[in-house]
Amino acid sequence: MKLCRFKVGDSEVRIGLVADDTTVIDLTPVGITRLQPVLDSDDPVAQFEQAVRRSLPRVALSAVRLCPPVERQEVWAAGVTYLRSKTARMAESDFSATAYDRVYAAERPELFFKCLPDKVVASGEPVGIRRDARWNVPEPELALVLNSRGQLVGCTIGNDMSSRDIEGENLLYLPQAKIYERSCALGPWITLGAAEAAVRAWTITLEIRRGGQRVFAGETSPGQIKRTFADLAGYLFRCQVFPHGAVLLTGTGIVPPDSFTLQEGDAVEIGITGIGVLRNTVVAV
Ligand code: DO4
Ligand code: MG
Repeated sequence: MKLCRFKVGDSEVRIGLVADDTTVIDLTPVGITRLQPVLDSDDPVAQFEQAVRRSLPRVALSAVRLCPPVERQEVWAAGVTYLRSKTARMAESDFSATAYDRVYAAERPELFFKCLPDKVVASGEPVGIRRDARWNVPEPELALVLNSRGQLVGCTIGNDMSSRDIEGENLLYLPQAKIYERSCALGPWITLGAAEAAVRAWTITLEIRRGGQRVFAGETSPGQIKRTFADLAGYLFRCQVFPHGAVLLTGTGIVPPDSFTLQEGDAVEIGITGIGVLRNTVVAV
């Protein structure tokens, strides 16, 4: 079951069920106007199953503007959860290599604050690269949607945009490499209720096109993530509360070659089976 936030023309943000590849069911008439109460309910999937049985307005997917599937949740990210991420980062920086090596093996995961929803862009909106960086890449990541009790209620697709030259120069620059305008894309919607075992069998793909030509493509699977989702969520919810829930990016397992950097106008497509495709073009910020 897929849940989106959307607008039609100048409308307020509405909540919809993505019925199929072409149709969104508008949940406004049944009083569902925000995500959070639903995500926090005991059985979100059952709530929607009831709603779908009613005759509700249907809107063409092509006629809506998708909004990021976050309201007030903080967005956090796990790092160095795939072997590929560890080796790429150790190669990127002599200075920080030991830290990446250690955190991959350590019991406590690397978790960092990514952003508040105002820096998140939706599918179809431009994603940012920093003007003051030379080496910018997308990080295609499975994003866990956690309710205020830290339970996994859904999954969406995330792009943890990163400036690798800034991060590689000094690990203490990580927040600058990771947090800036339009530095995170989430969407196109949330797939509710998939269990971890099923999600780990999904495939993550990344394709980057420049002037209509494919300049990079890669593939991985959440099954390659070294830690369990419960472990990552458990550490995030230790010693702090998230009254609005949280979104947790689970790390990247696809890293373009070191010679590759994004350019303005590039088209970035991240697909995750079980969810859909997150599409963004790149803009310098
Ligand atoms: O440790 C730096 C960031 C790691 C990261 O974002 C990733 O592995 O996806
Ligand atoms: Mg990342």
